[in-house]
Amino acid sequence: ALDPAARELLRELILCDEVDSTNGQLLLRMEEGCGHGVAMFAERQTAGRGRRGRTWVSPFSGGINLSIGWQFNGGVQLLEGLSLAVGVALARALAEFEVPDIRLKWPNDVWCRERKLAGVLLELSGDLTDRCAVVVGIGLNVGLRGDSAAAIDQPWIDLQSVRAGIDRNRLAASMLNHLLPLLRDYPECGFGAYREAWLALDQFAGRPVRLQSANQAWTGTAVGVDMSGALILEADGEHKLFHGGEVSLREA
Ligand code: BT5
Repeated sequence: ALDPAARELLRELILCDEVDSTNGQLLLRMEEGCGHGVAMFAERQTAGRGRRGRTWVSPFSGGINLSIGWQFNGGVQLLEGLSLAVGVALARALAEFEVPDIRLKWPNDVWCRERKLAGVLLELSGDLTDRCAVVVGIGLNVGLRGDSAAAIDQPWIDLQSVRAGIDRNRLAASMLNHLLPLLRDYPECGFGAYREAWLALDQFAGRPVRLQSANQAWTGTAVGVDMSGALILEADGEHKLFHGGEVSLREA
């Protein structure tokens, strides 16, 4: 059941059986100027995408594949830290269903028991200086089939194996209840309003990590995120900041 606030913010709800990518579909709508406040769920995706050309494996039913289109009045700097705040919103939705052991992995994953449960992909359109349109994409494993699982090249987990019997529709509604107000309020409150909550769920706090860009790598200890959502890496007594678009993180 959608909260009254979410109901008011949701302009259109699209439920699909199969699409290439819900993010791709909504980006097209954003470009046509009719994607604001639209949420799209797909049972299956034939070309689900992750960041930087990676794949989100979702060709069979058994997950929640959701994209939300949102138009912001203001430049892209408003969106700093948004993918981390989305992680906090997802953790809050999962907490309503008493899912244990939820953690966030910088910059855009939801983990559970040292494995990836969900991923967040933000894609932008528009001129990005005065107005920016964003598509927030979320893929969450509810109950994966073996043939999906075999295609995933890192440790993964699904909800079914940590808390059986969660009603997927109710969880999907709860995700919208948390995400739509977040999108409405974000230009005002920014990441500052979510930072403490993010840090409390930080999967890698105090742990040795390796950060990898296209042509360089850094190792050190992850010591949280700053007010903009940048990761703070401590190495040789110094702090170095990393922004989400540039690098990926793994345990060292
Ligand atoms: C992400 O990228 O984690 C963002 C995933 C966003 C997916 C949603 S589904 C709805 C919307 N429409 C789309 O087309 N996309 C969004 P990234 O951080 O780049 O992680 C991708 C990596 O996660 C892959 O390279 C795999 O290692 C792993 N992976 C792929 N599918 C997975 C799954 N189902 N469960 C766990 N890990 C997975």
